[in-house]
Amino acid sequence: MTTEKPLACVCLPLEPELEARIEISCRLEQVSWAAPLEELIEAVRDAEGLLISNRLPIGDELFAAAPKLRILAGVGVGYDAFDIEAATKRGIAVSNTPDVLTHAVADLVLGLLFALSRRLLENAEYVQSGGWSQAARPPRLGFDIRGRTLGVVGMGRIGRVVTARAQTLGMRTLWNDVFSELPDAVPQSEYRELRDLLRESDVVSLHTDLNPTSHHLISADELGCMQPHAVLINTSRGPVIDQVALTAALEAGTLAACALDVLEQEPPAADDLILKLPNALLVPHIGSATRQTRYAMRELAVRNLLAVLTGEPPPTCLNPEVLG
Ligand code: 8YV
Repeated sequence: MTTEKPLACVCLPLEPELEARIEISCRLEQVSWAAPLEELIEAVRDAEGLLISNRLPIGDELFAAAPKLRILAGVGVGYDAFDIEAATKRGIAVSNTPDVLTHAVADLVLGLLFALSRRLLENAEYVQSGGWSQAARPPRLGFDIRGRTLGVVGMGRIGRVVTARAQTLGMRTLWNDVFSELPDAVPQSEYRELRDLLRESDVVSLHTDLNPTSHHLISADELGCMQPHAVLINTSRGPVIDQVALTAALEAGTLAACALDVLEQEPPAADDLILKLPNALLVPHIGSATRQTRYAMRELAVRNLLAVLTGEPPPTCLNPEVLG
């Protein structure tokens, strides 16, 4: 008697070798990453595994339609778009892809830090618009990184690597987290209450996950604590910052500049005021967007998917209590 292989639904393009790995033990059904929810729900009716971007909201409506589903393998470290509680109630394992993207995100943070410190956006615009050719004014002056204070909010994997790298650049570092005691926090970095960290820092970098307590963690009052010469970097999730309040602070000059990889609405509305600000450096959610890192994320997601479907422990499960 032959038993049918479990059905794995894959909702983003995968390399042929990763597809081949899945097909050793599963039947693979490819669904477009842009498929509307109804189409996805239709596709997962018989699926035992679903591999999908962590940016797509997945909750009980889909779980209810997929009674055989055993694993939701997300591609990405954040899991704010997934309803883990609902998955757990239905005994569905949920996994993410931590670690493999830590250094790529930290690279981007440093890139944004350097860009802000030399006002690259404004100075490049000055050249491109002909200002330099006409010797209209001197270039904009930036700030030295060495000797400045970096405040890191959220001391998980990425926050720690950013802290350690900033120290090698000669920065003094402070940290804040919902846990005020982290035994393995980076040495030589000092804990501060959030508002004290904001008051003392020249550069603030956000590395918290998005959850009900971190939603609008940085609002008008917190922005009001920052020094007028300070800059804010966000590579975590857009809604961690109240973007209306941030736009107002940047316009009023109570905050010098920001660099955002993430926005409250992605992609932003074409008339979003923040798009027009010369002191807002915006990039389109590219923290993990290198070929090597994106491949490593997909590969880890495939390992999570296959582990559950073949009865092995998945490497990075977010709700291990569902595993038998
Ligand atoms: C993106 C990220 O989600 O991993 C995360 O949580 O924010 C990013 O890596 C990426 O686009 C994966 O879909």
